[in-house]
Amino acid sequence: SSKATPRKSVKAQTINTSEASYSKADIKQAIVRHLHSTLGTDENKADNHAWWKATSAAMQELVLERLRTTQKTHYMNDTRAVHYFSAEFLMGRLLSNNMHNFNLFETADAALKELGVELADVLEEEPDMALGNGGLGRLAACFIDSLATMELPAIGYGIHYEHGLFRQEIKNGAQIERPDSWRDYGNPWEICRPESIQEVPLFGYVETKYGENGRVQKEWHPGNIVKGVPWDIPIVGYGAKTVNVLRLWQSESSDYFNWDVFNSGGYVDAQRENIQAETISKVLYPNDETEAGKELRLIQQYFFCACSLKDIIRRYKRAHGDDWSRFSEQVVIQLNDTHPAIAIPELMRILVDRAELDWDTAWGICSKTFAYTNHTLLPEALERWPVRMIEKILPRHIEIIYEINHRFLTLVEKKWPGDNVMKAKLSIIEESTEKMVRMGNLSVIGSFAVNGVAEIHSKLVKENLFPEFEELWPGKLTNVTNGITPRRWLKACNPLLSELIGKKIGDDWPSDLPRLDKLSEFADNKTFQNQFMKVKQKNKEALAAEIKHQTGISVDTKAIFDIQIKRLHEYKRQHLNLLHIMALYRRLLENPDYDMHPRVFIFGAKAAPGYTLAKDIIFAINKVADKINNDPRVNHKIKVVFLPNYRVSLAEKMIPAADVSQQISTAGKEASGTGNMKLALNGAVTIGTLDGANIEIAEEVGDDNIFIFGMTVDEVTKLSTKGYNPYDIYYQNKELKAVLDWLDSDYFTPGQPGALSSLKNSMLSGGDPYMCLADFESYSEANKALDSAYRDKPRWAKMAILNTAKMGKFTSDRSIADYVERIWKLTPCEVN
Ligand code: GL9
Repeated sequence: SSKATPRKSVKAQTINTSEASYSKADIKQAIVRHLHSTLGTDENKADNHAWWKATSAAMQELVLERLRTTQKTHYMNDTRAVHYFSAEFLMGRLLSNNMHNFNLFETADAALKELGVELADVLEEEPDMALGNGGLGRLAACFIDSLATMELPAIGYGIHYEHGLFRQEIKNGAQIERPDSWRDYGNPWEICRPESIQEVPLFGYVETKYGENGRVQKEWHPGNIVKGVPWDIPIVGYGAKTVNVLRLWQSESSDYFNWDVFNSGGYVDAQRENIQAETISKVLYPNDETEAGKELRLIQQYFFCACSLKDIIRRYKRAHGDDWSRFSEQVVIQLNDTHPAIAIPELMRILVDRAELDWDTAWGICSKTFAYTNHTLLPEALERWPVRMIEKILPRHIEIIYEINHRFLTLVEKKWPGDNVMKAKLSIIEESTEKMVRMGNLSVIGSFAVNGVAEIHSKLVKENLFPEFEELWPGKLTNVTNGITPRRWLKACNPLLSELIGKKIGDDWPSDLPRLDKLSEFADNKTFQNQFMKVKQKNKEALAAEIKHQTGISVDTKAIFDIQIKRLHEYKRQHLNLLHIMALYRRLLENPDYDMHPRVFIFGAKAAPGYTLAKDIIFAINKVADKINNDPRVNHKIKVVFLPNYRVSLAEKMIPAADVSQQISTAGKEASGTGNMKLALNGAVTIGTLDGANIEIAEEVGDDNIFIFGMTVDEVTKLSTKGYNPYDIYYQNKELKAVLDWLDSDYFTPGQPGALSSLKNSMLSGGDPYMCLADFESYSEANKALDSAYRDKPRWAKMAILNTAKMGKFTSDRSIADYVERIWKLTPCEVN
């Protein structure tokens, strides 16, 4: 029973697979031409890196041609467009994706072969564009892929970080962070657009003037002005009809401003300002779901919002002059979390101070322009900025925020007369010792729509996070379940499975994923089961080779490949997985005949550099891995692998090889998850909690094809209300107690007793905030059920097939169709 939202206004495009616009000879010629005249080398001297650049440049020629056509078409049609504001875009590599979307992958492969070059090796040369932390940033990347595929006018706006997410090395089991330099040797995809440079004011003070007719006029005298230089990355839709852009802003010092400082005798100060300006887009904050509260972070947010708004307004004025009445008809801005929420007071500033509209008119425009997506309920992730910090950096914006708040609280007073508790709760300003601006409240108040990212999450947003807003503005809060692009996450990353699927049901599935359901009828077919599992086996062999190469560890490809890949966070409970691995280890030591199918537990995860316990968990995984992998009593049954530097391109190698997908967050904590969708799409069976999109995955695949365990959201709430004491479970479950005590010994860290104690402490004296112990037994049982299901070969094959078949709902094309229908109200624009 597919519960996928039916596609209405938006029709996914089908690719013309008949004849590529570009022949093998054309591609060969273009690559060689770039080798010669762009790179100044030749076929004999070129290394793989040069081949990568030349091949990319050859593709970029086609990309730019479609980009020009698209932009002209959008301009001529004066289209309404969505502007996706996001501090993160986790793009990964682009060459393979662009080739697939142009339907030129096989042709380019053949062309390079004739030149004596392996495309696979060339693709490996591309550094990941890792301008994001995890799910939130990767979602933005999947969304702009779908927007282009569905021929929707859209632009992504973000920051051109010089350094993306850090590169992770593992030294003696511990995470070391190294800088990422994705553009060190040039990036063939980005185009600098100096003609669209913007200037951004910062700091300074506000002057109040009184004009004729008594109008109060505010003038912001900035203390500093920085330049925003736009870099455009073309985003090729599947079928290459529409090419949209991702516009990323790089900060530079504003010469002309600093020249003034220089002239007034401030030579040294002028130098200092230069350094500050360039710092803004230097580095991505590596925090996943924690607000850092750092001044530079707020400046980054304001910087890219201010540049982007100026860019939007310049484009709007070109078509509509000073007539603001149609602005919100042409422009919708989607705020990817609260990171770009400062755009709301910035637009008000432009409309009131610059365009001199009256407040109500300005607010009417503003509150019809913005929509906001909430991505997490974790309190530590809800952004709050000290009032005095905003006051210092953005002195005019704090005034505007107060004005928005004042008018909003008047509305609250009307709805709940005399209720000051309600006002304190809903106010944008938190009246704590240090006054704070709540960016979540600002975003809800300034937006016409607010959405969560999975059914359960959106329900919790309504019931727990913003219940009063739901009462005040019924219908404003809604749901759009996340999705993933099947182009990258099946077609490109899993060619063997894609080919098998194509043979069975045709080649339309990448732009119409619900078609995969046609595979269901073959789920019991022996031949198809064998073919499907043979593909899985091949993919496992490839990953085994990669594991060997990266870590030196040999793994048995007949073992269950059990994968947990995601940022390292307590709520995601990698440590619950580890406790279970240790329990299996103990069972095998106590009973060498303990009946289990061989299993390889594979992890990939980065910890925020300042998150000590997360780093301790990585260390513990590696220490337990060392011990188990080198213990001949058990290492034919269990292996543990931690693959360093988890990132998009590594995910693309791991996901096709997974038998099991670990999605084991404490219920209510994972807003959606998207890795869960990618793994299931590639035929992995989920072991997971009823959390985030796991619930919707379970609805799609059916209870027989997923291993659900643990407490529900309601049970978690009940237990914490009643009072949760992890010691109760510790003293009652002998195996769990032994495993936790093991962490206190020096068994895994010879000569260093206590090196893993922080882990045990967090789950006992620390109160086990994510209730690992409460869910342990249920998890252990689910793992037993999974183990026996795997040994039933036809049963497992059927489960794996049905997981792939039932993922139609989770294409990001469906998410985008939902946004279009419920929020953006866009119409596709055909580019011919
Ligand atoms: C996240 C949620 O934690 C995920 O459950 C969700 O799938 C994604 C996308 O909606 O958003 N929210 C969040 O702050 N992060 C998420 O992954 N973390 C970052 O990537 C910063």
